[in-house]
Amino acid sequence: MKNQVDYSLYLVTDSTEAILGSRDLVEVVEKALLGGVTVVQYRDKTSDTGDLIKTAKALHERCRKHNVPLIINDRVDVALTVGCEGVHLGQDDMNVTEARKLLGDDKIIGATVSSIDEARIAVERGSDYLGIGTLYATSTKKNTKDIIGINGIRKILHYLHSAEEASKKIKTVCIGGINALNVQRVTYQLQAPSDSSNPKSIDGVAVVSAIIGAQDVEQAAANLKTLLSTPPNFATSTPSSNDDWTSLSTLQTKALAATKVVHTTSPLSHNMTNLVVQNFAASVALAIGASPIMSNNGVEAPDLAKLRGGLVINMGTATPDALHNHRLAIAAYNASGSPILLDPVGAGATSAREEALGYLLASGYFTLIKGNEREILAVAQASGFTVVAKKEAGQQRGVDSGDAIYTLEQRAYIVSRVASRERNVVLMTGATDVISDGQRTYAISNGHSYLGMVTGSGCTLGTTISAYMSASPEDKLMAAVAGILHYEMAAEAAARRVDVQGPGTFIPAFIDELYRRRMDIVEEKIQAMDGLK
Ligand code: 3NM
Ligand code: MG
Repeated sequence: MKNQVDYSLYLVTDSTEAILGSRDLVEVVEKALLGGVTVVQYRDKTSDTGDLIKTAKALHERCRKHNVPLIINDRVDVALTVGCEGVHLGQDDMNVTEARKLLGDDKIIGATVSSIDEARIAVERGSDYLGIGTLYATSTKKNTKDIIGINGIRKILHYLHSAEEASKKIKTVCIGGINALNVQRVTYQLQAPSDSSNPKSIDGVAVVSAIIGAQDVEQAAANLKTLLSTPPNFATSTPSSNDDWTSLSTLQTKALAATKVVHTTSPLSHNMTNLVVQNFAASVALAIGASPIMSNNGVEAPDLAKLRGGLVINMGTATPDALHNHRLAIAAYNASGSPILLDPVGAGATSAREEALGYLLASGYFTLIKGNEREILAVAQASGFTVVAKKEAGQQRGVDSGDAIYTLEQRAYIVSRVASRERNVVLMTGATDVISDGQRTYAISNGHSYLGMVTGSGCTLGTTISAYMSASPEDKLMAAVAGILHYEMAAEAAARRVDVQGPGTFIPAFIDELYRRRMDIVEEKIQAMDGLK
């Protein structure tokens, strides 16, 4: 029986005034059961033992009717008295080995863990599942030890997969700050990557306030249940199996079609970027047929996110104020499903930027992450992926592109692994750009060296890609590739012009050539990188 438990929507109760209010806990839990919660943990840190037992018995009766296991937080004695299905033990509670002796093999024992060490010990002691947290800061539990974010949870899942058999099999739920706005993203990001290098996915989410604190408890539970079983609308699509992504003529046809969709639909290109590039980015957006808005105010993002368009977040000015606005915008675009492109400018250059990157990656899902080699390495590190093909990347000096250190194959490997891990599209720019969604990887050698001498050319490539992804959201990788080709072939065309003498005269010519969208004279310097990973 205990091996068949469905951990997908795990309710933890709370009897405090702030969350339960004056309502009756048993009635509230009954509504949550009707809404579809799959496990109930009775967590009550203050009531007297007699009251705990009385409430636990009433809860057990309701849970049994719905065939849902009841778990008691901390109190092995209460679980034994009531005869319910198990206990959940925090790090300061009775240890799992001792609880197992008292409860026997048939009862469920769960443990709270927030590190690999704690996870290892909990498995060794015979836990049936792990509650991994704290995912996000929450006012429900103020004395949480560590906020570990998505990447902290990923690291623990990764460890569990790599360790012995019992670890591979143990069930996991994450906890802390999960609600209807973030549940799809959280579970999407904690699903195993498609290449199965880490096939351990989270088994469920544990929530307190999102259900117990809701006005309509049944509806809140039912809504979470629906969200859990629906892929998020921002999910990166994968190609249908009969789609030959390596065919360059198919690619060219699709790229041309995507170019047309941009200027016929004029998607909004919402840029949160620094002052230096705002003007240029807006001109580029207009030239390709998109509709630019340069707004760094996160408060207006919810309105903008409802329009057909995409968001570009440029980490150029990683001040606390900018990060706060970014977080608001990320939440809005994730909620609407419109694409977000992250440009982690200078990631790896200073510890402040490293922190900013961690903060942004924890704030939401990015459809595409674009950066030069060192920036993408910083992203790889932040997402808990140790780069196998090690070479000392060193500290990044400026925010300019810098020379490549890795071979093309190594770059392709890193990019496809990060994309597979983040379940998104990753673009590593350079003389040859490498882009991947974890399954399909392309190397693109179009472009011109003048681009490297123009301020903001990297950022405006981001603007272009974002417009393409929002215009053709059904295949974001293909849309991004089309955007890159448009941008870089326009640069080539501009540099060829007789009136262009250098980077200064290049800029207006480049805007002209973007406008002329010379996709019909494709010089294929793109190569499909089959058989990577
Ligand atoms: N345990 P909410 S966080 C009970 O990190 C609990 O171990 C946590 O509440 C841990 O869903 C938490 O309202 C409270 O954010 C989670
Ligand atoms: Mg405890």
